Amino acid sequence: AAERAYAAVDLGASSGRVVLGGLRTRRWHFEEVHRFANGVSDTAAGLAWDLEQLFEETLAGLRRAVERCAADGRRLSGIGVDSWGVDWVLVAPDGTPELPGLSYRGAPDPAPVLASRSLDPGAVYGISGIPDQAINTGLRLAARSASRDLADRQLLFIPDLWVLGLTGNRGSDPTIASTSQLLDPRTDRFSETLLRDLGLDGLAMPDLEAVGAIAGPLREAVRDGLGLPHDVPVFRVAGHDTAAAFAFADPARTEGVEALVSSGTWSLVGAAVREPITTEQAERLGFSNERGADGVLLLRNLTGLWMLQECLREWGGAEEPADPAPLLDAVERREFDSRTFDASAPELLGTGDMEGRLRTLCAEAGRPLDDSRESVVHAIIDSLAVTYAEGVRATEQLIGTRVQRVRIVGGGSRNHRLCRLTAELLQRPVIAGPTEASAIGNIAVQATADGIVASPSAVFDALAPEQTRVYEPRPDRIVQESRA
Ligand code: LFR
Repeated sequence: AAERAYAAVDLGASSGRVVLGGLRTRRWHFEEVHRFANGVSDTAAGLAWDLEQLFEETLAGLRRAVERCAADGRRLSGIGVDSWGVDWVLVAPDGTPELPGLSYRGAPDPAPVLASRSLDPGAVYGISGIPDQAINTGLRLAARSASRDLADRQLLFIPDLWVLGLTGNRGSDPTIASTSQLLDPRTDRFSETLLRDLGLDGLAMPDLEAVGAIAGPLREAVRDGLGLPHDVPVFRVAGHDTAAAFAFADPARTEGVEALVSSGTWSLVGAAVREPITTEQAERLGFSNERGADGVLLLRNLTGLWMLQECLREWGGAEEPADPAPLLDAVERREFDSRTFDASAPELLGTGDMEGRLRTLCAEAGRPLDDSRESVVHAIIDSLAVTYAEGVRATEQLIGTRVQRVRIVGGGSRNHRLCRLTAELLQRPVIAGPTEASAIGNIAVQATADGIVASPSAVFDALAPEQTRVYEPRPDRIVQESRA
């Protein structure tokens, strides 16, 4: 029989990609067949993504995946889509989405909605496991829906819209749905109580299917457009990119052992746990309980490489952002400076003058910066590492055990200084990689559903050695953070 291959469509806030992966003589191999830029732009409706363009790029990538399979005699055996969380589109009965798709980067101040809610924040946290944050789907929908009629409209999250485009079928999965602050992660149902409290009870929410369910075969028109000679199932993978990136973290294996960091445009720090932790302490420490591919992800949300990406854009020319490599090299030689800012500061969320915002935060932290770009990048990396270490310690308080190691996945796992400092600050080994964890997790979920591996972790366990790197803490280099 032909070797089986799976295509992951992985949509991130700064880029999207289509990755083809499969098991080839006992090792998993992944090939990025298409990569395309993503970002927000100002529209009359607010900061928005260009979803039509992203879908076109997706089809172009899938076409290449089909060609690759044809060229080397493999069989495309599945497609899955994952994306950033919280954003949604409303779809009319005939399936037409209301565009543009708004971005969480333009989230309005949630204060008016919070004031109008009759449930108190603790009750909302108790049900949803998600703290009040401006980006939450529910809070943003409530802010916009006061003036409009939601009857007739169905909400879909971004991966769900892609699945609709590919298969014609509507639905969602618990991982992406749990980012909304509208789902009860204990039952995997949208909470009537939460919907009603926000005046959203008129809105049709999608039916949830389990991670790994088949959403449907490709629509014939899509199949023909891709030049595919056979049917291919589209899976509901872990539609949330963070859940896909942590698909290896089965809490039965990793709870209390491994802390997790996903380091991309955002950074998420925490652990996989069996049950949501919605204590008053967890709420105060700012942890969300999102659904993982398996179990629950207890995570703190921090502004991540967005800080760096935005600076590079500001420093670059009209077309190209500045090259990070020389800056990161220069910073690698600098000493760690413990005067850092909080990388979860809410003022880092939006667009506009990132360097200025960072300089203000550094001034407040008593960290002197010279005029150079290096000093800004230096502050970003030191602050991110300290915020990672704090996040791991806060996770340990909540789960009541000291973890043995930290796993860092995503683009930031390639940043030596960030990984090394995290290991030194925590005096624990850091296992860094893979960088394309979301795409790999997406494929791992498909391969599990397809029955060729027993669990997603089997795929991560059989990665080529160059996909991960271990940073051992050096006892002669114990660095300490001094931030209060
Ligand atoms: C990461 C991520 C985070 C989510 C943020 C906004 O890409 O999905 O998990 O909090 O984007 O959706």
